Amino acid sequence: MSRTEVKIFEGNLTANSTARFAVVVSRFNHFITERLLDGALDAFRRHGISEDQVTVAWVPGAWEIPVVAKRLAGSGQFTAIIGVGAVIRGSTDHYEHVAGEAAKGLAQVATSTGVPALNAVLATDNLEQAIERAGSKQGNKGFEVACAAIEMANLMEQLPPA
Ligand code: INI
Repeated sequence: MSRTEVKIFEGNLTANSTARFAVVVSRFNHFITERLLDGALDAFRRHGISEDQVTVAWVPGAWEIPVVAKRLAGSGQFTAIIGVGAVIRGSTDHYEHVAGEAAKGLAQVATSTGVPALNAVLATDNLEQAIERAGSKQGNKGFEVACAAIEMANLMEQLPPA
């Protein structure tokens, strides 16, 4: 048996007009998170997704992303959720805790609700690294993760129902 003979599920970057995306974005380090949000919105627009398919919810910090992501995922109104934040080691002594809980929380939202919850929470050692990932040298994490959200929305539609 070869790979070409078996049934394969793979999402593509085509978004159905019924797909709905929510972005939960943290205000903490907003000069970075606004750039990440812009990247995500740019990715949606470039993939033919209209404004009425996208909802944005602001939260105080990355710590608060999972609870809001869970509410939105549980509403049944969204195809995929993205958490956007910036945790910078230089500015906190509980860096690992905040970044780790945001990531774990998003993973838990996804597995408990069945709605993909994607992680665009930067965890960097310093501000420079965050800037690099928010639209400069290393691209834009918001853009990348929004593309992954579109792929996941497409894939989930192909998979057998739960
Ligand atoms: N929140 C962030 O999103 N990024 C950080 O770097 C950060 N720091 O530095 O502490 C941060 N803290 C706030 C946290 O997310 C909560 O909003 C706060 O603890 C209240 O629950």
